Amino acid sequence: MRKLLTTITLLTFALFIHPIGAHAKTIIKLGVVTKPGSAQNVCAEKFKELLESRSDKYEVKIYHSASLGTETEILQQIQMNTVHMGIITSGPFDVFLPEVRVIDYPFLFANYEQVDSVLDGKPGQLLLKKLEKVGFKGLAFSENGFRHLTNNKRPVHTADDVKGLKIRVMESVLHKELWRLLGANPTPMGWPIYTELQQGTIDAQENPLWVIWTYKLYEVQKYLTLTHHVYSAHIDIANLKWFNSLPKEDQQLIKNCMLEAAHYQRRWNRENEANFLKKLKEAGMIVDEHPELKSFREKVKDIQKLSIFQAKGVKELLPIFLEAVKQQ
Ligand code: EAX
Repeated sequence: MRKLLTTITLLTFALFIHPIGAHAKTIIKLGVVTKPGSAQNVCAEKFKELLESRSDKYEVKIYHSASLGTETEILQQIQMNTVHMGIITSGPFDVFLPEVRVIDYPFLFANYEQVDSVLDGKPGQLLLKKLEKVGFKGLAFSENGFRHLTNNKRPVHTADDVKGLKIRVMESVLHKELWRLLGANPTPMGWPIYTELQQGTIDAQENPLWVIWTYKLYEVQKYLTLTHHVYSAHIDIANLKWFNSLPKEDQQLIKNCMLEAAHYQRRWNRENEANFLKKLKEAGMIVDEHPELKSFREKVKDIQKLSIFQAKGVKELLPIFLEAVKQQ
């Protein structure tokens, strides 16, 4: 009897309280490796806000703070469609699609104007399209920012000072080769890495200023060198099959919301950069703002000749990017 009553109550609820026609929202699982306040999260939260305010069909659930594992692991989950979308640093993509390493090519971009015109222009769109080969729908580029070196051993002014530093690099083929050429001893690891720095398993790491601040790396790294060696993008993606299964107008809406979120987030990053640097100095980091970049460029000048740039797709795409930057 009790059971029957419960059933009746539930049915009543379903029929009368829950308005007919208002179906449950489709949940979009979106993964970022970083914690709230981070560049990836700023983009993710903006995307959620925009999409949910423009459509009542979707609810975006943001999985953050490494709850889905490293960026490499999130990418695998997006490929398997157990996660639908992600805002992921370009670095680890090159294990999935070697062509992506052209974005992270050392000293490619000199400033944000070049970044915007190349990534929002034809070369960037070409790259987003190529992601379909490995099951990703490339929607937009937000950004991690220009990467800088920190370490706990010594001030680094020239590339020679890098020699022998045990440096954590992203799980990226390019980044490992890059730091090997610079004379360091690179170990690829997923994010985060505070404990490894604290315990001294590694001496050094490289990341944009917001990361060094937000993850309190100044507590465990004494020296900061503004190397700008790589511009690190985020690629904002969805599982290709899942995305294509949505109604056309929803695909367009999701794409527009992500593009808008990405542009908002790039502004956020750029507007806050000077402030992050100021805070890092106040926190006691010893900063070399004008390292001898010539010596760094010299060591990596032949990186194009490495086998990692010989794959057909990479070989075709790199000149397009190099040329586009020159024209800016
Ligand atoms: O944003 O792993 C890294 O170094 C990345 O920059 C990470 O996403 C932090």
